[in-house]
Order: sequence, then C-alpha cells, then structure tokens
Amino acid sequence: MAGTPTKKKAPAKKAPARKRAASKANGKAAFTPDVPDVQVFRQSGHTHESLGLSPETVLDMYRNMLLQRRFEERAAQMYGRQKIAGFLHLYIGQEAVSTGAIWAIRDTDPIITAYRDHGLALARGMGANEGMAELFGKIDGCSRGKGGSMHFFDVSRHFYGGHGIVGGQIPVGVGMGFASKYKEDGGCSLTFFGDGAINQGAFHEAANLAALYDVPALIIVENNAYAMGTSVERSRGDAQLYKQGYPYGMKTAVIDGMDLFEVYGAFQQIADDARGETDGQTKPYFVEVQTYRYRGHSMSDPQKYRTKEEMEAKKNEDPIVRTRLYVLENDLATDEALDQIDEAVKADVMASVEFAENSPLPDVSTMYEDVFVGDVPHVK
Ligand SMILES: Cc1ncc(C[n+]2csc(CCOP(=O)(O)OP(=O)(O)O)c2C)c(N)n1
Ligand SMILES: [Mg+2]
Repeated sequence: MAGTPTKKKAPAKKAPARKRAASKANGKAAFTPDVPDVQVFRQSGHTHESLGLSPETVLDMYRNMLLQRRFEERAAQMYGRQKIAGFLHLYIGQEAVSTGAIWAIRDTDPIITAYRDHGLALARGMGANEGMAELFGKIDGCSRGKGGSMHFFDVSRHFYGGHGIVGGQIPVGVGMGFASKYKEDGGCSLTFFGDGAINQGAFHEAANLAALYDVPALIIVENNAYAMGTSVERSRGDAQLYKQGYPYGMKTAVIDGMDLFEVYGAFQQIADDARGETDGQTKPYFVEVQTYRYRGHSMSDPQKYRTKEEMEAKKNEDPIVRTRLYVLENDLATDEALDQIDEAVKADVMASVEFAENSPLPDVSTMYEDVFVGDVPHVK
C-alpha cells in the first residue's frame, strides 16, 4: 500500500558519523530561487543533534507521524464499511509537515487549516478517540459529532479547524496572528492551505494585509501537487508558488515537506523570526512546503490524472520510511523497538474505533449549541 513503512533491517556496517537517512532518495536538484528574500530549506544536512533533538524526541515525532497514518488507514477502512458519512480527505504522505511544524512552534500558537485536517489535529495532541468519534459523527468527537472529517476543532489546543471553503480560512488565520500582535502575547499564527487555494482572492487579500500590518503569521501553502485532479502546472500560469510572497513584500521560505528534520528546522527559524525574536519586529512569512499525497483527493477518486511511475518515485520519499531509516542508521532505536511503537499505535487506533462505535449520536437538542459564543440568542 502506498506509503506504508516497510520493515528494513539496519545496515550491517555502522555509519562513521551521524548521517542523513535516505539521502539517495532525496535526489532533488539544487534550486536557486529567482525572486529575492527566499530561504530554501532542502538538503540542509540536518541531524537530530544539529537540531538539538534528543533521541526520545525523534521517536516521539516518529510515533506521531505513524499515529496519523494508522489513524487514516483505519478511517479509510471504516469509510468502506459505511461507518463514516460525507467526505473523507486523507493526509497520508504529508505527515512530516504536520509533525515537523508543530514540534517546532509553541503550544499556544494558533493553527488553522482546510478540510484535510486529521494530521494536523493529531499532531497538535488530539487523541485518536476524539478524532475517530468525530469521523463517526458521535457526541464524544472533537466537534461533538457535528463537524465530521472536514471540521476537526480543538480550541483547548489552539487548533481552529478544519474548513471546507477553499481558501476561506486564510483571512481568519491572518486575523489570529493580528490578534497576537494586538495583544502582544508573542504568538504567531500558522495558516495551512492547499496549492488550489492560492488562486483564491482570499489568499491575496489576506497576504496583503498581513504584510501591511506586520502580522506574525506563517501563511503556508502545502503544495501536494494537485487540487482534486488538477496539477499545479495545469492550473497556474507560473507554477512556482513560492514567488507569491514577493509581490506582497513578504519573506519567503521553501521547504522540503517530505523531510521531517527539514520541516522542523525551517519552522523553528521562521516562527521565531515572525514573532519578532530575531530583530524585535513581527512579520509574516509566505511558506511553500513541497509535499505529496499518496491517496486520492477524497475517497471517491479514481486518480486517472497521475501515473504509476510518478507514484512509485514519490514513494521513495515517504517521510515515515525516511525517518525510520534515519533512526536505524543512527542507532536511536532498534528495528524491534520501532515495530513495538507501530503495534502500540495500531492498538490505540483500533481502540478508538471501539470508542467511536460506543459513543452516542448527538441528541437533536444539541443542534443549536456550539454556533454562538454564550447563550443562543433567539432559539426557543
Ligand atoms: C471556494 C471553493 N471552491 C471549490 C471547492 C471544491 N473543492 C474542494 S477541495 C478542492 C481542491 C483544493 O485543492 P488544494 O487547495 O490543493 O488542497 P488539497 O486537497 O490538495 O489538500 C476544490 C476545488 C470548495 N470546497 N470551495
Ligand atoms: Mg493540493
């Protein structure tokens, strides 16, 4: 199956120094941006040590990426059994983006995203139970069963959805950054959206205001190469998305989103700069994270728009496989220990299915709740 970590044995010969796993797989050509103020985070040669990550933290990050993947594999199966209604958009392949970014920022930095939201929610700390129950439309779900797959929400963890209108969340995310600036709380908002959303007016309006008001906001396009069945090349006059920060006078970052350490290192640096830690000046960043989704747009996508060869090549970049190889090559854990992590994650996800099954449907009386802050103004 696409993107499933394979059990690779650790190489017999010990590596002489800390090395980057699967660097062969990362055969991306060197890249020179042709607009100013662009920082490129690709093939930086990071190690966990150079990033200040302990082996335990690397394993936590690995566990979290696996949780996202196993959760969604199981969700796909439950969709097939008609336990989940409506749409289901899987994040499989993009897990290094969520885990790398969220491990790099503060727990209180607000996050908002589009409908492909399970991965970011689980990376932010949502449990599999709350997530699966939401997919099942049950009262114990993160949105009390009334949001479903596209509307995961967890205000206690500063995770603000889960939005279905392409690009609609971008002005809201920039607004959350503006709130941080206004309140001077040192926060920096993270607004995620897809490559398809960059053609929406909402992106351009929000980008302009973010730059104009020096908003501490990371405006992040997760370029997974497709918007439904349309490739970026087919929908853009200029497919180099990173250039979109320049017209608004924003600093820009381009990140290899298939590499956990690259994402982590980049977000640490740019989030600190955005919140004003480097020069006392808050500022927005436009961020292009280059990633790939291994599954279809949603569950009913025959995927005729891409070739098997493209998929095979991309599978070599699987962020979970690459992290596993890194862990083994650098003796951070044994093959058996990694298998145990996987088994524990699978058991956690399996238990979440039972939890979701047993959770009640929301009562009709809850219909008007969670719409307004405070009392419902006019419903009797
Ligand atoms: C305003 C609006 N137009 C169209 C749609 C239909 N639609 C849903 S998802 C999607 C593709 C978006 O692709 P992208 O932004 O690249 O995100 P990805 O699915 O790749 O994560 C479209 C066109 C929508 N939901 N909202
Ligand atoms: Mg896309």
